[in-house]
Amino acid sequence: MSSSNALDPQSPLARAIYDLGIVSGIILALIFVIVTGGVVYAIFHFRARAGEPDPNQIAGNRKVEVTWTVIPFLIVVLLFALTLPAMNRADPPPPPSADVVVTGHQFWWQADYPASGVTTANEIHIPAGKPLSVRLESKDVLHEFWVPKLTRKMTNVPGQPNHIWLQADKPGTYIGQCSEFCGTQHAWMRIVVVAEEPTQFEQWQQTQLRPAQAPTSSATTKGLELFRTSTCINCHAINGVPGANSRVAPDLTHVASRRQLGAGILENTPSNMRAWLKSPQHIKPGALMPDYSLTDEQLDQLSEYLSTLR
Ligand code: HEC
Ligand SMILES: [Cu+2]
Repeated sequence: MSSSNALDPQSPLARAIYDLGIVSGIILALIFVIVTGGVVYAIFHFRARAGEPDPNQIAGNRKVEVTWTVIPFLIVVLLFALTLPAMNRADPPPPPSADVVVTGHQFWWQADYPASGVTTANEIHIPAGKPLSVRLESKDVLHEFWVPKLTRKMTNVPGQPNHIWLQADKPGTYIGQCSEFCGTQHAWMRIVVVAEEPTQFEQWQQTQLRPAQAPTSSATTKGLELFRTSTCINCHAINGVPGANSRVAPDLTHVASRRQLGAGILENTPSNMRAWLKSPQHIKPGALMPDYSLTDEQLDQLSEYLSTLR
């Protein structure tokens, strides 16, 4: 899977930040070399030698003082002049409505697409080459949305929506991470951004909008029954399953279509699904899903059912 290297920008937004970082870095490196060079030179050239008289003492020198005020001032003005257009490129003003709403939860991400009605978790699909307007919200504490290759970071604040743009030059998978400590499992709050060709993105949306696959075997029928009777529906929604519409936890309508479970802690395979259901607290201690004492048979049925929800 793709990495999350901030020094490998893959969108105009991330490139604006990267370019500014490089230019500022060069300017700062030059200042460092000139200043330390001057200090080192002075240490050796003007050091006290045996037998020399004390140097002349000076009290103030207007010319020097003006110079060392004006030069740093001009450097700051230059950095400001470079930063303004970079800010405009990295963070243009938001339009009135968002394409995606990303809500932080302890310890996972909810993604809603208001125009189509798609709801998913931890895996955000976007059409490549097109800037998407993203509204950031939080259900509990401060989180921070950061996909370094694609965009700046921005805090998810409860009750105070923030805005960023999300864009990828090319189709690909881009990894992000919650970057503000939000509790025990903060480190396992991964974001996967999947950029696809626009037609593929459209297809993904259509698939996500369909109600869940109905069970087709006796094991998966029992799995669905367990899902409905084991309090899972107090937290999880499965579109098409009566009564299962809670938004407290990740939507499971198409859980098997996603690459990861538990916001990145497990690859999404049927055996990992079973392991998660056996003990989420063992896999992700502190996650807000309780352990159940399901029998081996029940675990098989439940994980088999959920693994059909593509
Ligand atoms: C008290 C609320 C709650 C209940 C009840 C609950 N869960 Fe969860 N579940 C969560 C939360 C919260 C997460 C996300 C955990 C994380 O990633 O930090 C989760 C994650 C999951 C995931 C992984 C989804 C993903 O996209 O990563 C599956 C599968 C799942 N739960 C199935 C179940 C099943 C089956 C039951 C019933 C046996 C159940 N849950 C009961 C809260 C709950
Ligand atoms: Cu977080």
